[in-house]
Amino acid sequence: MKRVLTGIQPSGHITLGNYLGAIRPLIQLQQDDDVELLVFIADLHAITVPQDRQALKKNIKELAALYLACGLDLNKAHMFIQSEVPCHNQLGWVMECNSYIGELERMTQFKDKKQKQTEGISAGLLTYPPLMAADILLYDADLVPVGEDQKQHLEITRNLAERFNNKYSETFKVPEPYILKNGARIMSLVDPTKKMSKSDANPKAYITLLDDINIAKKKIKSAVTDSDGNIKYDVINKPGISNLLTIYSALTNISISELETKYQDSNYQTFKEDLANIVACFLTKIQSKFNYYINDSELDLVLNSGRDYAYHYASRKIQKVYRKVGLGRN
Ligand code: AQP
Repeated sequence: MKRVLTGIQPSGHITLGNYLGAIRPLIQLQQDDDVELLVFIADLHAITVPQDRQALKKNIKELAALYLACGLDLNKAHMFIQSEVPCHNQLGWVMECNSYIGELERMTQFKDKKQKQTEGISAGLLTYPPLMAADILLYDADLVPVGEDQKQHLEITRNLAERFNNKYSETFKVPEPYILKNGARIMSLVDPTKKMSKSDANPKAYITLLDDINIAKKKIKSAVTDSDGNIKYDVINKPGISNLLTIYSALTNISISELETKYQDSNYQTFKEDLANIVACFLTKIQSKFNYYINDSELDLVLNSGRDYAYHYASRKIQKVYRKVGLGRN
């Protein structure tokens, strides 16, 4: 049985980027009979940057409902909230003590977020990767579906697992990233050289799964593109239209080259209108399911059962780690 693990921060509503980079691969992987999914809401990671308390609480619950709305199958998946399983903090600290400041300072996400944060850069922003390593290594995950942006964090997770195994004997499984070719890096609709992020200061840069349908359509129609008017995939010279082609292709499973042929005699306006309708149709389906799950009292029961399942597994791993490191009395 392969164990697949993934988490998303409840730092806002999840975007098309999060969906295409992290959730869609998960939904594909769960088709396999030989797979078990562990899905968590990474609220501890979310507080590495300032969060409003009420908004965070709301985002946590909404993210849980969104996972279900996107098709997470509870016969295959256990869903839980990271902060409700304290083993994440426990192993996170051990991982921090096995990480070097230099390697953490080299992480692209740290450098990017540090730049965005004008004051009070938290130590948690620097130590995000050892906590992420703990999230994964606690459960002996085989595969971790992530977007391209998290590839570097997965690499450090693998290094930390190997470092610990070499120092204290075989303890952790070294996980593999699972990155889909199409949709692994969805870019901002305002600046297509930057990745789409749910915490972008400009809401026109991203589409969230809970956006008002008409607003989402407008965002696609006003997405930044170049002025030559040719619908061609060329990330270097035409990043805007290339990003829209990626979104179109990922949502419809039509290849990018087929789309280029289909739209060879069309202009950007026609292409954007078609894509806006595709996005609208996709969001409408997700939102109707979301409205069901967010009002369903079962949601709390699902999270309770996920928490208990995760704790059962993770606490045994913590005992093993503490014993090997020499912590406590056992
Ligand atoms: N633009 C993206 N394209 C493809 N995949 C993406 N992911 C994020 N952005 C894109 C993938 O979504 C998963 C969850 O990410 P996260 O919420 O844990 O953190 P993040 O990568 O920092 O995502 P955001 O949206 O940019 O959040 P904020 O703005 O809070 O930092 C990951 O698997 C990620 O690869």
